[in-house]
Amino acid sequence: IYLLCRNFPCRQLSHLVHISSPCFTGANGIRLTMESALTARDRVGVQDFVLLENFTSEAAFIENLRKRFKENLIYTYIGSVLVSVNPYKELEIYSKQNMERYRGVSFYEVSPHLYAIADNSYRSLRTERKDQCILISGESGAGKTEATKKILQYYAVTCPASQQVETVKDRLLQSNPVLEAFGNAKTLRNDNSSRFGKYMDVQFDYRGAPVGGHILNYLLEKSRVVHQNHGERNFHIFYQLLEGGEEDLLRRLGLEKNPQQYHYLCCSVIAPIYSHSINDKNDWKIVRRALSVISFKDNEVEDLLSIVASVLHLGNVQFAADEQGNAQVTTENQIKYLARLLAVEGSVLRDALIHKKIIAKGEELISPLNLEQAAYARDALAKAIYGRTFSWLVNKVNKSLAYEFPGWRSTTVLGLLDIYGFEVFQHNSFEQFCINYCNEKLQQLFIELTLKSEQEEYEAEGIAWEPVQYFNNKIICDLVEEKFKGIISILDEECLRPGDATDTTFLEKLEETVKNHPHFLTHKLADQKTRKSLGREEFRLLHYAGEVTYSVAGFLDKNNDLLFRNLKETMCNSENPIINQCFDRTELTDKKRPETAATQFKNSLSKLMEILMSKEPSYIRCIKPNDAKQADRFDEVLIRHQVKYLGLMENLRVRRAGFAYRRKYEVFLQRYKSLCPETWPTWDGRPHDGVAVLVKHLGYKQEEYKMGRTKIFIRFPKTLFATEDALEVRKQSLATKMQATWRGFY
Ligand code: AD9
Ligand code: MG
Repeated sequence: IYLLCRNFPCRQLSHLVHISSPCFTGANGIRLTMESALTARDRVGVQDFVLLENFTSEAAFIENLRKRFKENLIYTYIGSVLVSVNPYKELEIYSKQNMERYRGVSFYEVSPHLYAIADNSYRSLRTERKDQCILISGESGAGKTEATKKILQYYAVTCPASQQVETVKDRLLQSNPVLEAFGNAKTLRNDNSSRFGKYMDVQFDYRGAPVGGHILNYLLEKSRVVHQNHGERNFHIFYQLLEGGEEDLLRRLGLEKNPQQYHYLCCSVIAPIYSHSINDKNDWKIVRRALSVISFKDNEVEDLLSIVASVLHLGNVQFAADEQGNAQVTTENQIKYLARLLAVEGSVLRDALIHKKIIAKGEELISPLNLEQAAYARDALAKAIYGRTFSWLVNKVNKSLAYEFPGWRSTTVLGLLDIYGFEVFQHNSFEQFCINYCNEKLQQLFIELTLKSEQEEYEAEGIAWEPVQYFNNKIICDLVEEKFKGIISILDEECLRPGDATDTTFLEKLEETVKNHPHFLTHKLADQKTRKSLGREEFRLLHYAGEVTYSVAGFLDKNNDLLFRNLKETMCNSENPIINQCFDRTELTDKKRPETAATQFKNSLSKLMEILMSKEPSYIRCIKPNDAKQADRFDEVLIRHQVKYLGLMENLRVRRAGFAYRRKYEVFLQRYKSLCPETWPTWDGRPHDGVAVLVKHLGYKQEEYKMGRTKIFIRFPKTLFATEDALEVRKQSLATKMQATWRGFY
């Protein structure tokens, strides 16, 4: 290695190590490495799909992914987009040493990695002082959340530090276990599925040190608090508290260890509450530690856990009907605990759970609830308490991450987007509708920005551009969000319509309004053959990522997200400081009807798109290799489907449409200068001229390349291959010489 270092410039050595890195671990040392170097490409495929000879072939694309996956090379580029395949096992590629390898090194000089994307964005942020964002997408379980965490860790390790910065880094990292405990859950797709969307800004100061952060959260799947599908769990925190909570604490909260005791935790009794990939006891310790890092005081932790416990008690509140059919609470014990935990008057809460208060023309009307209504009110309260506490928690994290910025020192921002991935279950409801809509929006952003930036690059470099055909999913986004005739508009209209609006009338309205849309189908609209696969209470959307059939049951309720007035009042009077902050009195006097859940979501997504558009994006496209959550299993059908809907082939075609490869003159020269006596070992003139001399020496034909303003554009991969091979041969001959020297040395 020492001799190699003497003979190769540092950067080239790092490339050599990269090309042959799988062999370096072998016991045979350098000789083996050199022999293997030339065959490495066959064995591990190409590290950038752009270099695929047969770039239009999906089979070649998948084969390249497979080769690399088999060698644990889970990352591959399409130009500057990173494709990542979830390995479902721990790989030794996230060590501090590996992080150092990527620090400050150019994209193409090291093997593809999240760290390269992270480092590249960071460097652009520092050198160009332009805000950045890293958009991570892919279906549920594809590895988005893990990628986000690893990127944050990368910054925590590689960015400059000081004592104050260390605190911020710690808080940025520790906000994750807390938010995951409250916002993630086991689903059939993923044992740690994000049930909320998260956009996190990391602020960097003029030295490039992380000095603060801010999180925006999107639509938590609150319905999970009161109901989970078969085989799924409630949010992690409930199990963590019961499994890990000290006896003393559980006694104070009136809780028993066994989750089966709690109605909200055993909706699907036979579901595996524990899973081998989840260790609630250990996670509890991590969460407790994390809470103190993000500056929770002991009393705040107690208030927070009181709320978590109160949700479990609420779930166990039962009702029986009296002679008039009105609901009465039969579980006094639960009311007692609830009163204590939520710091409210027990009798007031009991009454509020079984009555409904309406203010009409300035007068209060109180009416009793029947059994069904009381259960509905109870569940609505549980969802409201949990959902608002979650938002409170995000706020609290934000306060601890807030950067007290000292006047003139401006910061630059790097955003990380980790949302819930596209998901399809046997039974899909309002939540899946929102989640999948969100994924449509992101896909659209990806399409627009990748194509747009590509066009802009050609323009900026003064090079002619040939547009490529691609599927634009705007048509589906419009179907969902268009004013007056989009699905959300129609849903809102039904929610606001007084009288007999139901989920079924909503479906009928939909059928009437969007019946001719190519991406929409219902039982009534389907042809004979397809009709069988659709229930009468369902509609089907042909999403960019595939068909999803949604059941309309509960759409109106979930969109309205109503909490009866007297329950709101009771919560406003709570002396639990967190509940008190979550339920604001102004809600009681505000005459304006609050926005529906879907409209709020739509508006927050539209703001998110604006935020993302204003930043320089980088992309990570995550792929899930199998549905069994297993290592070393490459399910080709599943992967092909994802490659298709993520638009990766189109992405590749766009990248290859004009010129397959482009490099800054400096980078190109640095990499290949050893191939030309006039540029080796140093070139004193302009990099542009150096490259011109170099490519002339290499015999590039005129149609093979173009010289842009700052970059060289190479049309065919084979040109670059030939140059790469020439470099390889030169390295080999140098290595042989070195070996001879080595032998002579001894
Ligand atoms: V969802 O849309 O939130 O349901 P994600 O976020 O895409 O989904 P997640 O990051 O949670 O998926 O990954 C799922 C699981 O795959 C993790 O819990 C890990 O067990 C596993 N995983 C993902 N990425 C990696 C990795 N780079 N190395 C090892 C990984 N395991
Ligand atoms: Mg996730």
